[in-house]
Amino acid sequence: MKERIKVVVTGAAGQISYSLIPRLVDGHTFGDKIVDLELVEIPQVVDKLQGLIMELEDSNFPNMGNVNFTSDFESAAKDADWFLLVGSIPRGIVFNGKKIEERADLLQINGGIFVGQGQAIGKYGKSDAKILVVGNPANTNALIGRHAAGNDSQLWMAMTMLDSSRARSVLSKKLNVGIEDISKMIIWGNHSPTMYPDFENIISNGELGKNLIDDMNWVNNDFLPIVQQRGKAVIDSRGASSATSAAKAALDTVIACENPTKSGECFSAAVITDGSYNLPHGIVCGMPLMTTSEGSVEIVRDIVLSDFAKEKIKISTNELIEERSAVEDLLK
Ligand code: NAX
Repeated sequence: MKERIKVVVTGAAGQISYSLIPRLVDGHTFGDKIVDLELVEIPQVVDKLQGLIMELEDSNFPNMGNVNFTSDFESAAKDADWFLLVGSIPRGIVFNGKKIEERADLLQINGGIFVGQGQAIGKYGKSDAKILVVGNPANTNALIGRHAAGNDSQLWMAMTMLDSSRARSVLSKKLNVGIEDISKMIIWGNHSPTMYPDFENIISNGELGKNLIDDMNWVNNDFLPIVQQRGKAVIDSRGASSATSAAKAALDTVIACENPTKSGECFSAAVITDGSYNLPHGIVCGMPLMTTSEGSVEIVRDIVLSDFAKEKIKISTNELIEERSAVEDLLK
């Protein structure tokens, strides 16, 4: 009999989920396992998920198990292995009669969502559950959720894989190599325009990035702003935020956690700091990670950071500390 895995997706009627959900059951992301899905939405739109489920059925995915939809997160969370927390309130929306423009308001509202979801995950999710927060502000949402869950055996991550994919794409053009020829693309810090994509520690065809890229003018005036502002550029052009690339990045994160990392390689996601690299304690910060052959996800601790990198990372960790201060009441 095939192994089963239970995956909860919030924001299931949103645009990222429309690209993400079918690919959870296509036999690639979780290999041969049968995938049971719990699709979660807010009560106002939850019924729309019937249409998505019809489409999933009509697609004849061989690895699709039971699919439920609900607005009751607690019931969805029971014994789940994976939580993909995509759902959140975007900037600009009217919430309780007020237009949400300020980052502080966004932090409070979305942070509030993650208290309840975190508590339910801590109580009802599997003890080794993995949680990937996609909904913004992803790092601080993950910090709040993790705190509310209070269950150290579960792994809380915020997604920085999309930033890593964007940086790889820019570097592959610069170096004139294929995407697969660039590995160890680490994103340090916050999933925000302060993030630091670490070009110095990539490996391309056996060579370290710092030996391949010495044009600091290009780094400062092209590479960093392009990667850091890519989300905005997509919104400006499409009129909507990145969706299919965000879905692909979430799937890539799941795949990276489900399979042992090749020796000497790493992948990017933000996790709680533990003193490595002298990063401040108690923030969810983008770091290099690896999955062991036993299946646990750990911080890679042997990356060498230049003074340039340390300075950039500090800007981003300072922002994370500020975000944490803005939600202090949710971390008690
Ligand atoms: P959409 O607005 O299309 O979908 C969000 C969905 O979440 C909506 O259907 C909404 O009803 C639902 N939702 C809100 N609160 C919920 C709750 N408490 N429980 C369950 N569902 C809830 O947004 P979409 O384009 O799918 O983006 C989702 C989130 O991803 C946004 O916060 C967005 O900013 C964030 N992103 C994060 C990225 C990352 O790299 N970490 C990149 C892409 C994206 O910008």
